[in-house]
Amino acid sequence: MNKLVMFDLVVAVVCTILGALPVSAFAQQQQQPPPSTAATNKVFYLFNSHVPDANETKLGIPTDLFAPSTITVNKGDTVTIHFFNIETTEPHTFTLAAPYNIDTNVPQGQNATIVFHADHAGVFQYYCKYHLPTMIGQLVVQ
Ligand SMILES: [Cu+2]
Repeated sequence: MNKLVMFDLVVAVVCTILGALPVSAFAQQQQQPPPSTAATNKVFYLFNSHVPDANETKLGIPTDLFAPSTITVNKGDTVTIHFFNIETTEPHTFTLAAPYNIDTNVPQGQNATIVFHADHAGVFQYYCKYHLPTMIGQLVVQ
């Protein structure tokens, strides 16, 4: 048996073995664990922001915003929001109506820590009482 025939035989044996393996042997290596939906502590840093270069007087509406404007958690999570008012001239609130009933006023240059249990699923609007209709965000409890 020459070397070329020997090589062909080895290749044929290896291919036969690989072909006999179940597809799941390869698929298993690529499976990712599902995303966890177990209740956890979720921490967010929230800031007041504003539309740059916008003239509030000319527009007739506030240009204040929340950053981020969406907070997403899972039902059952304990949510901690560190809300920073980085402005030097006016207060802002973090207000979340029923069923959460949160209304935290934060004077200029200060911050507040808001902690609650996300025990109601759905989409809830949070807002600043002083800067509607623009300073709003969404709490998504999935
Ligand atoms: Cu505000």
